Amino acid sequence: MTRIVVAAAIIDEMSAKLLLAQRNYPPEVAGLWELPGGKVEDGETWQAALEREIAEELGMTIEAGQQFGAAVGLSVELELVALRARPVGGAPRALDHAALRWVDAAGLRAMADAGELVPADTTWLEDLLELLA
Ligand code: 523
Repeated sequence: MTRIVVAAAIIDEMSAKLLLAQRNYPPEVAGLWELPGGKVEDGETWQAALEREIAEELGMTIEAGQQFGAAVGLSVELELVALRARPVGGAPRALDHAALRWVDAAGLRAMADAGELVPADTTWLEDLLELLA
C-alpha cells in the first residue's frame, strides 16, 4: 500500500517568504533544503498529519491547507504531496533539521539553480514561485 508523505509550503504572507528546512539525513540528501513534513499515519487526514509533523519538527503551529503541484513518486511505497500552510503560532526551531531559512522568490530560485533543494521538491519550483509572487 502506498504511504503518503506530506510536505508544507509554509508562507508568511506579510513578507512573502517561504520556510525551508535543511535535512540532516540520509547522506544522499543531507545538507539539501526541503519543504518540511513527514509521513501520514493511519486514519489521519493529510492536513492533520502535516500540522502534527510541523509541531514535532519545528515546534510551531500551522494551519495546513490545500494541495498544490503534482504528487511525486518517491519509491514503490512512498508518494510525496505538497500542501499550502499558514504559520499560526510560535517561531520555527530546527528541532529535527540542521537549519531553517525564510526565502523570498528570488532566494528560492537561486537555491534551486544552485542545486541546493532536495530533488523531489524541485518539482514544485514554479508552483512555489507563483505562491510567493
Ligand atoms: N521527502 C522529500 N521531500 C520532502 C519531505 C518532507 C520528504 O523528498 N519535502 C522524502 C525524504 C524521505 C521521505 O520523503 O525519502 C520521507 O521523509 P521523512 O522526512 O518523513 O523521512 P524520515 O526518514 O524522517 O522518516 P521517519 O524517520 O519515518 O520520520
